[in-house]
Amino acid sequence: MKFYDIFNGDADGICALQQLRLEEPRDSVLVTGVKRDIRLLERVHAGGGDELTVLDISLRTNAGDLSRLLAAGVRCRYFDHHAPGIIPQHPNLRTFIDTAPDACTSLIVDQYLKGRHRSWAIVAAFGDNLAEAALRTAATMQIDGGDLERLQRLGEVMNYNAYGETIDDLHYHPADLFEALRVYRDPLDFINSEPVYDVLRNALAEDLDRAEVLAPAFERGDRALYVLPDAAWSRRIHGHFGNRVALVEPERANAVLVKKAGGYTVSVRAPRGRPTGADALCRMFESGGGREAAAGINFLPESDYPRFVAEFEKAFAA
Ligand SMILES: [Mn+2]
Repeated sequence: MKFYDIFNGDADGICALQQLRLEEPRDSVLVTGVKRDIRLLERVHAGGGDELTVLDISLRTNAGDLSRLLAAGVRCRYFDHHAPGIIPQHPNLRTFIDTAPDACTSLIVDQYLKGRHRSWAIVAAFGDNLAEAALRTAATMQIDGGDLERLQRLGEVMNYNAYGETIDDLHYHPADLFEALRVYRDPLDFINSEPVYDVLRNALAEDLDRAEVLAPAFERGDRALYVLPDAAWSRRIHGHFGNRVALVEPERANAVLVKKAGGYTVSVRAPRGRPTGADALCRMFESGGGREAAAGINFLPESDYPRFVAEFEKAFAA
């Protein structure tokens, strides 16, 4: 019998696993990738009696492979906050799915573990840009303002590390980042003692400097759209940059496009005051999807750019 831990490579996926493995330590096969790489179950070839823990990847996207694995006899716990589609009914499948706009997988795991490793869930909520949920959760603990800020920065830094087209764009493979992290029970110890943290923090600051000098490609009332050049730093920073723009202009929807051969990668954020519509907009395009408040399109062909701009305008018209 083997254990498989299958997790999104972002802060939410890693912190969800961190909480579970602090509570239930075990050696497992780690299956993860860049943030956008969510078809993770297709890489898993497990069989009878194997145990899968799946974290922070859409069940809808992985439904076919989940059925295959259940038919092969695996047992599976599935934690997530993306729209799942139809959840299969199977005696070996337990799902913990909450699609509320202020839910994230690490907060779902925090509930499952009754708050036993809550600081990691707070890190993740900050990483998923759910500052209100993070603060609400932090209010249940004794955390001073300076430490809270440090947890926020860690969430942002971990999330930043997952952004890229391929692993080559990343500073650390998410499985390696998890390995660096897992020896720390307290995220503040990771921040204070782990050199990996400083490397990532400095790299983020450098990439952000490059993005912040760019003007929006268009800007109108409560909507703004940015296009970043075809470069590794753009692919790393576009998520964090979009969060920054959302923080500075909370009533504004934003789209951040990164140029690539023949088209763009797109991330969309709905205004914070009306956190819906991003998923519906992105799903109008072939490779689009995500959550109500934040969604993306893996590949927007050049020829679809005008249609995207028009639909973006419509989706967030006041
Ligand atoms: Mn998440």
